[in-house]
Amino acid sequence: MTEPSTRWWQTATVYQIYPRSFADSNGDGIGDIPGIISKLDYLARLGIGVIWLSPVFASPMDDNGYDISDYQAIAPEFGTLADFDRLIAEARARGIGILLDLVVNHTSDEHRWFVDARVSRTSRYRDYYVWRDPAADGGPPTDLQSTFGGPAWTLDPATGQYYLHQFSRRQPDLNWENPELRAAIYQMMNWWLARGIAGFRMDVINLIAKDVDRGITADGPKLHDYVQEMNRASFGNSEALTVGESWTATPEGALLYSGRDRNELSMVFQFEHVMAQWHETWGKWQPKPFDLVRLKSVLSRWQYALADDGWNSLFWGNHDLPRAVSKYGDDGRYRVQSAKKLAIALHFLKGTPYVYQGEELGMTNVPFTAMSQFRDIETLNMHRLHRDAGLPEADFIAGANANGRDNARTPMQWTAGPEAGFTTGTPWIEVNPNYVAINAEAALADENSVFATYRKLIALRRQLPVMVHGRYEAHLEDHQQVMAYSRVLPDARINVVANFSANTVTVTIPPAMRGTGTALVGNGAPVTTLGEELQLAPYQAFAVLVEVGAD
Ligand code: TEU
Ligand code: CA
Repeated sequence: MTEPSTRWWQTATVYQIYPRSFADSNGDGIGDIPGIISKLDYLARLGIGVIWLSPVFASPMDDNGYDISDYQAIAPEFGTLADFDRLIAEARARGIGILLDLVVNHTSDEHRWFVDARVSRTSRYRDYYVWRDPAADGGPPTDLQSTFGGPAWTLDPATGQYYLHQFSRRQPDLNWENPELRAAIYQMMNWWLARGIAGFRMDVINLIAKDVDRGITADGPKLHDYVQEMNRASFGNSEALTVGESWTATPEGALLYSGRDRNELSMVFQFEHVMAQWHETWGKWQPKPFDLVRLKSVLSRWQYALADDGWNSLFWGNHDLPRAVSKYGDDGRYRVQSAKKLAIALHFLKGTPYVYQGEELGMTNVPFTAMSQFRDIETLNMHRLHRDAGLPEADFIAGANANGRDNARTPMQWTAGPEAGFTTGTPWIEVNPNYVAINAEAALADENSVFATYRKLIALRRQLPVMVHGRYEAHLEDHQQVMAYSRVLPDARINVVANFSANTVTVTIPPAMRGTGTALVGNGAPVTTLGEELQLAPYQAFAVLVEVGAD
């Protein structure tokens, strides 16, 4: 059998940088592009092939850059266009590509299009946004709610109409029905592609094609037409990596985005495994006990559905989510073991893995105790709503500490020195106090660090076709503590076993996984043979490579 042709982004691992929190070069407390450049050797050592850069564009920073006021300028606190060009060149010299964060569902209210649009109903750019008359009682046109709390419509008094914003009122939604707007977006994308970027991460791509009069905000009827048009008009003939963010993606929908003959995107970020751990009524603000069987069933469903066509993205965390080891592992006694276990369990799945900054160090959630420590607009808005509803503040803080977005946004922990080596000034958000023990300097000095496990996994992906193309086979699907699966090609099989619990667990190994091979990676004594039974230490995980017919 010939192996399917390999795209460069199938063997690469992506590393997400949240620029504000990564490395500050000038002591203003805010991470910046020169700071990122100064850490490229660290990233090259980790072995990643791509950086996904959260937005660095001009922005009033109402949502830390996801509110863009100029798509073709760099925010001054992050640097200049010259800094950006230098980042592209320096990264390329290390074999690393840069993905930009394409936020085109909405702009900032300070974008010149919106500034013009709100002047009058006949403004040049009026139709770039979504305007509706008030309801009969003068209130919002519909009762649609914004993701950050409160109505998704805000009245613009000057022109007497409401504008749509699915996020904050300072993030007005763009009107994708307008072909001129669409053309302007594609032109902007081409301008960046010509600067040498490797592709785009596309913010809430599922929301662009709304039909608000029919109550449709996500996955509107024209969504895939627009994505195909975008593909044709910009990156379609390039090798770009494109990944669309979609909180509503199903495996069937992901095949539409990433299917081989669809001419849309390389892959999507889906969130079913994230939401599976949320409370049915209270969502992420009310955590519920971790459910491994549920997690496995979601991941397996995606693995099987995209087995022959389409492509998965693999991730535990990002800038909107809690820290992986706190959410899916154990950030206390077994922090190192469970962080490695999570890496092993994820990186052998079929798809492209994404590592969120600090995940490779096993960085944890931050235990804030007062509302004054939080910075995230979603958390602050939700707090107001919870307070107005009379819910106790302590409960809200507990929820925010478990699942809030600021967990991922505390500064990257570089050293045991002041402010974790992130800044010589005062950081815009507090450093997690555990930086003294958990930092990059310590990780690089320790050959058994979480970093070392990530480095190994990232390198294996480039070496082993079976890790990239192997057929996925789930095992022990109903087991409540252990995840087990195989990746299979005619000549090789990788068997992966991961204990998700703090207990010693004895499992019966399914016949298909039994046999002897080579230990690829693990967080305990090397395992080369799987017999009928296996005893796993707390959070133990490993992968064994069995060459078929090579005995
Ligand atoms: O996130 C999409 C989104 O829906 C999030 O607001 C999500 O619901 C929430 O964070 C769950 O915790 C994207 C970006 O990743 C996010 O940072 C932006 O705030 C948002 O779009 C608006 O651009
Ligand atoms: Ca700075």
